Amino acid sequence: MPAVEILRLDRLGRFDSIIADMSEGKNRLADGVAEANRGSGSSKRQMMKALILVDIQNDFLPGGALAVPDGDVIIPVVNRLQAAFSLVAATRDWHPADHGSFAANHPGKKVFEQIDLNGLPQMLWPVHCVQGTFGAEFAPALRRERIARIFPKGTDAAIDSYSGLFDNGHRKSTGLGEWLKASGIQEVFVCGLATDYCVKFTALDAAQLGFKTHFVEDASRGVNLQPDDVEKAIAEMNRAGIKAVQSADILKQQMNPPATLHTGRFLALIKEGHWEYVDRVNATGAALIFALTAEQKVLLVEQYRIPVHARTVELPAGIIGDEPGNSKESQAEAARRELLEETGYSAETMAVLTTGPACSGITSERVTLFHASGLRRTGKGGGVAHEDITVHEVPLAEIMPWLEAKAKTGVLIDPKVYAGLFLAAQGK
Ligand code: VGL
Ligand code: ZN
Repeated sequence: MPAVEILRLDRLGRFDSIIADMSEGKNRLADGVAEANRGSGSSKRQMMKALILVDIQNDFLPGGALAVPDGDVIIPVVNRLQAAFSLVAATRDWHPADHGSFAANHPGKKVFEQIDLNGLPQMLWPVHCVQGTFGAEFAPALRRERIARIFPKGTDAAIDSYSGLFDNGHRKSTGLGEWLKASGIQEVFVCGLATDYCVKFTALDAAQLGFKTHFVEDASRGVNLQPDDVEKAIAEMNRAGIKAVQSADILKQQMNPPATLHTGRFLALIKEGHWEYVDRVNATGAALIFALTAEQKVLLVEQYRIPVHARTVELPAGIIGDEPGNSKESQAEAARRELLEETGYSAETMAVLTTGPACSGITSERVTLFHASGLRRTGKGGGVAHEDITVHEVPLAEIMPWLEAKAKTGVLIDPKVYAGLFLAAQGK
């Protein structure tokens, strides 16, 4: 990206070490949570609990390649449940296309047939959760902002991995067990899809590693290839000391249950402990787009913003999953749609630059900042119906003086504009 090079001024160069520190900080997250856990436990002396969400992915939902009956019913339950835990982890079935558990990779074999796969018994499945496909993505309605870490599993074509902790031969750890221990966790609650496979094996491994383990029944569903498979799975977990619990019982014991002070059409005001903040209703997040045209112009939008009673210059942006019928779209698709609506440009590539809180003291909203390139003007832009949006195409080389001049006229500049410029200049 030659033009972004212009931004690689010496001044920006010095930020390299800051960026390096920032990525190191990510590794310190678990320690931070452990620290926080110790803090909150001091008054009540309770065990530190984590929630493990197993494989809540499109292919396991109705309509997916390996659909679990009523798999989607667990999503609102899981979303509510997450608030009761200081640590939430998610596993993700994440197969290469040539995975040995797919019947399609064994000519002459059928789905749900049992074979020997490199010395281990293997049930053959339909092709599912192939890395990078829609089927492997988390369910769009699953709230993700509390998920501290995602553990992929089944990534080795030669061996399957039902458990989120180890492969089926117990040869390799996914790192989840070690991470939970490093985070100060002693007790885990396992839920998700599917009860009779990945949930069961995850729970059994957790118990074996010494975690006090529970199975959250109403936050899980099973495949039931045989009608009593779920029942048998629960019995097997019971024999390993794992008890079935209901989400309502967990939520009842929550120490600081969030209270909804008001729910409007778009926002809800929540009070949690002494803290008040805003949740979006019917949205899963927001997309921000740093878009650079072939002529090396940055697309910025200017509009009057009611809360600040001023015109503002911002990156093109939009809420993800806010329109009826759009709740299933992926973040990148949402970013593409918003860019086209607001600016009239369609983007060839939409790459993630970073993701983080929009304004962490005020709202739970998280934003994903995209870098759009390969832009082609295909529409007129200007937003939908009532939105009065002016699109500016600002030459990259002149952007700082342009923003300064704008600010002098009383227009407010969103600081995230600078974040977009900075990150795009890092060329990452
Ligand atoms: C699963 C079968 C194959 C599961 C994953 O998540 O339960 N089941 N791969
Ligand atoms: Zn699988």
